Amino acid sequence: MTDATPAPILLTGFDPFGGESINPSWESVRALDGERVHGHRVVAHRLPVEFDASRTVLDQLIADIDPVLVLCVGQAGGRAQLSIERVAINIADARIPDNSGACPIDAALVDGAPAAYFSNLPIKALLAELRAAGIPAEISQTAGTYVCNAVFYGLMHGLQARAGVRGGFVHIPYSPEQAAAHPSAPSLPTDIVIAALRIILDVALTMRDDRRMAAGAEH
Ligand code: PCA
Repeated sequence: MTDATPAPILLTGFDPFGGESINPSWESVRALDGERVHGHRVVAHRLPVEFDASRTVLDQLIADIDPVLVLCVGQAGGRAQLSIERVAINIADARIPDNSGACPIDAALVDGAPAAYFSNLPIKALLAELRAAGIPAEISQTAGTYVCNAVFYGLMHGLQARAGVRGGFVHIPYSPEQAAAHPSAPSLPTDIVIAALRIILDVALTMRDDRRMAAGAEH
C-alpha cells in the first residue's frame, strides 16, 4: 500500500531566553507554518528553552508527525551570519540557566551515547545556495553547549532509529529590533531569515549528495 500524502516537514523555533522579549527563530519559523515545499506541509512548533523539556517535546513531535525532514532553528546573538551547524556534541555546559532554572555543567546529554553526531543535511549545498541568493551564511563547527546543541544532539540521536529522515540545525543572528538594544551587534532581518529557511527546506529535500567545497575554519 502506498501513502499518497507526502510526510510533513517539522520546523522548530524557540521561546525567548536570556532576557530577550522575542526569539527571531520562532518569528521566522512560524511564518512558514502550513506552507508546502515540494508537496510536503511545513509544521512549525516552538520549543521551550529548557534542556530537558525541549528534547522531550521534540521527540514527541517527531513521533506524532512522522516527518521526512526536521529543521531546528535557534538564535545565536552576536553571530553575523546564518550559521549552518555541522555537529552536535554530547555535553551540556550552561553559562546561563535555562528557562526552567536548570544549569547543568559538563553533563552528558545521553549517557553512553556517541560523543557527537553530524547533521545529515547537505550543509555545503545549503551554504552555496544561500550565498547564491545573496544571503550571508557560514558553516559553523560548534552549536555551543546550551539548549540549542542539546536539541540538535537529541534530534540526531533520535533520527538514528529513523532511516532516511533528514535533520539539522541552523543558528540565526539577532533580529534588527534586538540588535538595536545591543549596540554594534550584527543582525539579520526576519524576512531574509524566512527566505533562507525556504531555500534550506527546498535544498534539503532535493539534494541527495552534498557538494564538495571548502567551508572550514582555522579556529
Ligand atoms: N538559542 C539558544 C537556545 C535557544 C535559542 O534560540 C542556544 O543557542 O543554545
